[in-house]
Amino acid sequence: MAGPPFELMGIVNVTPDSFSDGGEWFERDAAVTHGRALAADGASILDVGGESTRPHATPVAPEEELRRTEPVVRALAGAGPTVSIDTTKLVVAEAALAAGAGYVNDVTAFRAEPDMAGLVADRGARCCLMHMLGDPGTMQDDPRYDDVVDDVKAFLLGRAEFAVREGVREDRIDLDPGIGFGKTVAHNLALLRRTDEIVALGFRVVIGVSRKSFIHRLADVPDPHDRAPGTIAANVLAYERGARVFRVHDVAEARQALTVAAATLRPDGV
Ligand code: HH2
Repeated sequence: MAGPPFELMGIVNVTPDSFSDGGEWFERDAAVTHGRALAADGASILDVGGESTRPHATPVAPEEELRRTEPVVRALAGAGPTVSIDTTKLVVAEAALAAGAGYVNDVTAFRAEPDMAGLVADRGARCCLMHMLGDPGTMQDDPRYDDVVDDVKAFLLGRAEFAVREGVREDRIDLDPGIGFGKTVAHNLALLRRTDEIVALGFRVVIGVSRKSFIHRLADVPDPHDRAPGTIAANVLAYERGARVFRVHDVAEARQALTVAAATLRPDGV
């Protein structure tokens, strides 16, 4: 039987300060155990990160980020899911790829370290290029766009063209509108409502809504752990509009919801 028509990217935050699960998987063994559990739940990509990107997060030195992520990547690699490294730093990505990662998730879309593109090309890795307005220190300070969807599309296309010029194969590039990265609730909703326009750029689209604060703003859910229902609603609608990769904390719940959504949308059901 063919695999599911979507991919789940399970989040493994090896950080003390991530917005929803900071500290929960900061111990190396806990992170590895968590990654394996997400794989058992249906994740085909495990996204290992050692630096929080939440607004005003404290920057992490490269050596410390490397120390947090490299052993976790090494322990999770080769067990089935593709291991992704969620980093903006070349040295961290280099070490992760050497330790068995096959995917680089760079929230700056290779702007922080343009040599990241050549590295990804050279290693034949897959990558995610995400839109962010400014940087985590300033991104939520009154973000403005002419038309958020048009602006994000133009940015993502430009970054994909840069990656291709640097030698990355088109089918190795995923694009992500960067929900919550320099966006108001209205901006996030416009990007979700018009995900089909981003899909029309011709690349796989990644959506990262998991537990994010726009769900709280809309539905009054102060504890991020309680935001799985809102996460699922946004992911299912983005799936219907053509997104195919979902970056989530709660993999089992997302798998169930998207499996039912995908079957419902097929003309012949199951
Ligand atoms: N969101 C976060 C981090 N990395 N990468 C992509 N491609 N898309 C996203 O939407 C995205 C991302 C933020 O979520 P999280 O990792 O849970 O929190 P933190 O950055 O605080 O560690």
